[in-house]
Amino acid sequence: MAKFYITTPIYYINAVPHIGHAYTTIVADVFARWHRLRGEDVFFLTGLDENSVKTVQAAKEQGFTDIQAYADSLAKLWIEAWKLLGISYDDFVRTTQERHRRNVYELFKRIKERGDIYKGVYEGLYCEGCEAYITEDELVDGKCPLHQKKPKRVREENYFFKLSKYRDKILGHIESNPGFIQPEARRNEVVSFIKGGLKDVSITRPKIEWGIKTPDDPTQTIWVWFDALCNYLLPQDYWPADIHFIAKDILRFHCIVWPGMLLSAGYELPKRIFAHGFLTVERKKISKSLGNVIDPAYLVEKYSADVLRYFLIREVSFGQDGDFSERSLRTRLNDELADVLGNFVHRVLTFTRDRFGGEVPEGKLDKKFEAETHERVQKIEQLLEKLKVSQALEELMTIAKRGNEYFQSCKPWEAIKSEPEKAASCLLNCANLVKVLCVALAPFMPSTSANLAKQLGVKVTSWEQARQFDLKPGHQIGKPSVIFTKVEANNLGSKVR
Ligand code: ME8
Repeated sequence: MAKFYITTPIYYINAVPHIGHAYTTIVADVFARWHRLRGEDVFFLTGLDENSVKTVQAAKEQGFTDIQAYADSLAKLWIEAWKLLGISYDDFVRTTQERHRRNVYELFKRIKERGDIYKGVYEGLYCEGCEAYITEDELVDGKCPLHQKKPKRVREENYFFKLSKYRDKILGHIESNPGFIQPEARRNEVVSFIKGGLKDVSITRPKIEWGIKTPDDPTQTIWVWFDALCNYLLPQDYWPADIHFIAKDILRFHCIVWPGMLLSAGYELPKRIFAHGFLTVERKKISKSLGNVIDPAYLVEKYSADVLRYFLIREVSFGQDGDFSERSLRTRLNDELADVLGNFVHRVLTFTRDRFGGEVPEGKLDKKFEAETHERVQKIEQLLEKLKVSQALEELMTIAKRGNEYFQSCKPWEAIKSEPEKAASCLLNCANLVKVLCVALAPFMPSTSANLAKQLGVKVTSWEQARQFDLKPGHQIGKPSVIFTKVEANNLGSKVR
């Protein structure tokens, strides 16, 4: 059985997730579900990066003296959020777990045995927001442009990793594997960074209490990025990862430091790294100080997880930056989900119930319509193969749109009186289209797909089912009910925390 190993970043726990974290995790979930539906042996890993100074700062701010107790309370909230969003991860790693520490030690040991770790002095700037060393020329107005914070000036005696030794190998790998880093703009960014010169990196820090101590030298703590990246090796049997999903903010760690560590330790490199863009809220950077950090739980409660999943995937062209606004979410819910998808499905199911006693009628399959649908499903597959997830969802919606047109042009409510066979055939074909939609929706909107499956009286077990019009006359459907309810403009609110 083909294996498919997919990851998200492991997130910092200085706060609960916001829609940016939800976005990466939802996209990864869509792919995990799609590959499972295709019968592959999928492993989907997500988790939390807990050994950061940010954890300690947040714990203190919230009055915790026991940092681990703070981490446990936050982990509970992240796990709850992913449950609400329907995230089907196979394992959830927390870097304070013992299994993770062992994993980090193993990698450290291998790299050390290679002769790639040495002691040196780091003198310069450290941004606690990035959890990374930063150079003078990266600063804007004396601050880290990403975190708007002044970095700390440090002089530390640390252990260094000989990253520069792997410069040519990393560059060679990127150049001979065009799909390794995606999208292309990110790949070019990494290439030019490497060409600009690659320095060794410090991989331990002194005087840091919270974190994993360095093997054989407890005065040093392992740098949180070295520590965090090791998480991906946890399901050893699944390595190399088929895709690491990240955003552009952590590109260099994943595309340069991580490959360097793996090459040194003698592991294969991940197959693909996809760095998507950044989400803003109402065109503003998501930030606590701006007060626009939207809790996904609020949106789930108000609109449902599937509506949020649909919106984020459909709205943001995967790879580009995108914007979140509740107004646009409502427009997509009303105009696309309710008016197009929900309307089509409901018309077909209620007509079947009211005019055919809930049985898919006897009729003629429309081969042209079936072939055209099949082509669209194939297009969705091709787009998903290329990680073009927003276009895939767009294509899926054209199937529903086409369904509405088909129903409208057959006019079964008129035909039923004068040409009952025509009405019956229309419904046979439309019921099959609803089934195709139900299957194709499963990776994107799992609850909606399950709801539709129940209404249709089918079980979704394989993606193959999206390729066939195999719903037979006489098939008994379940009880139809509305799948999407419109939300009116005056019901707009914006709960933020
Ligand atoms: O960087 N738009 O954790 P992190 C889109 N612990 N995606 C966003 C986003 C936004 N506005 N904000 C965050 C770390 N993300 C490290 C990772 S991995 C070995 C260690 C998402 O909590 C996006 O996936 O800062 C981004 O790369 C990630 O959260 C950063 O999460």
